[in-house]
Amino acid sequence: MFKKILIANRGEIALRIQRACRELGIQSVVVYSEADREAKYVKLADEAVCIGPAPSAQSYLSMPAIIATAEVTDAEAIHPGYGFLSENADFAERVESSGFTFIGPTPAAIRTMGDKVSAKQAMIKAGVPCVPGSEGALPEDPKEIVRIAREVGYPVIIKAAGGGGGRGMRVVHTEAALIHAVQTTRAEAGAAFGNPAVYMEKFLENPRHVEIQILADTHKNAVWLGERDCSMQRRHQKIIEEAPAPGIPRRLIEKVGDRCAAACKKIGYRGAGTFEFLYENGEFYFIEMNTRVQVEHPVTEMVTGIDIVKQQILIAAGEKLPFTQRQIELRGHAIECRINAEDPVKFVPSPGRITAWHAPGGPGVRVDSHAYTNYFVPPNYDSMIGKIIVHGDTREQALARMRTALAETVVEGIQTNIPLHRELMVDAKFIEGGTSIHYLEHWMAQHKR
Ligand code: MV4
Repeated sequence: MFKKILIANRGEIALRIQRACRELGIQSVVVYSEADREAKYVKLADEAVCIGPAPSAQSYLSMPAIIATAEVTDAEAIHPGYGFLSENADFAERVESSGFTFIGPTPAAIRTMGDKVSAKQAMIKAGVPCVPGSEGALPEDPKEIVRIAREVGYPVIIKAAGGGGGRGMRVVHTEAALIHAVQTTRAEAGAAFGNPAVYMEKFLENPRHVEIQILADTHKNAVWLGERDCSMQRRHQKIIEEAPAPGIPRRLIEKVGDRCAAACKKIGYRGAGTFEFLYENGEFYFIEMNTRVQVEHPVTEMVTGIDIVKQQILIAAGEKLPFTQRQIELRGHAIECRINAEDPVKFVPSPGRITAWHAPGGPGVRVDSHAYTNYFVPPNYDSMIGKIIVHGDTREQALARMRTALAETVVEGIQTNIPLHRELMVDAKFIEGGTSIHYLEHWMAQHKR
């Protein structure tokens, strides 16, 4: 086992990784920017090294600063968390060529999944159901593009191969608008991602976002840990996630989950990963794969009892998964609310000093946060300051626990989205379950926000 791990991230996930290290008896080093000097996980760390000024480009995205810190502190492995360098194949490669273990997939797997065209091709080959569309990247010839769109059927969506997470996409409703849309998306993709390749899919009008968590070791074992419904989002920022996904037949999810695990074995995937699907009219359609731990991993931990971050570390150390698919049982229901330092109506960030912080508690309540009374939320990073996660025997019990937890929570000195969460937890359609990816934006409009 590793003696020391460097945590190349900040905020709640840095604390989450630090806790997993402690439980495993592994020393951890955190790197931090000047803006995060007073963060709790920095104070709690075995070792902490300031790697640069507040801007991410000069700190959390600085590969030389992070690798040099691993060298001087004698760390053996680097955990990248989410965001920042977590899905940067060049970083994973530089970590490994510098003699450290990257806690994540191989650089090749990150690269394949980072290119959405090659990711989709790999999934089609592995038998994972995908959205109907072009076979690979679109050709140059406009006549060919028109022919493909007729075959797929309007509306279609043009997506950048280098995009993902909602960046570089354009919906096209008519043949008249097609070629211009393809050209514009190509130009934007070239400028934004350095890759002008685009592909086409049938546009699904009102889907849900349902994803499947997997774990794969380096001994040809792969399991799936159930699904998460992440449909409650605005501008590609998820705010509520839950497991299991309400109202989807278990047999269908099991079929798709088994395909995901089989795909991992087929491509020799290692580590934690997430298969993102759109779910519409009783069908699953793969869209992208995330090759990192995700913000919403706790809902899966609550329903499976499996510590995903600990497993990431054990897999990176070469250990075998300690359970088989048959030993994985989903118990009860979990819901996560992301707490953001932002105006609950306008969604503009609200950084500043937290003058009072009271976290909720009680049975089935978990809080993952680096915040505390007197913590200063820096303006330089993502506005998420923590997550409240609840577990119950049923969805109804989980909802009741989340309402209680949100009622107990006190955050003063800055604005947060807690009022929005309190409203959504008593919203009739959310309580019913199964709302689509467009629900929150429609809800906001209706509530004259
Ligand atoms: C789609 C789609 C409809 N049809 N693809 C947005 C993020 C990226 N992961 C893929 N996205 C979408 N792809 C087809 N063929 C609608 C979206 C989409 C979306 C997906 C998941 C969660 C939120 C979303 C919000 C808007 C659009």
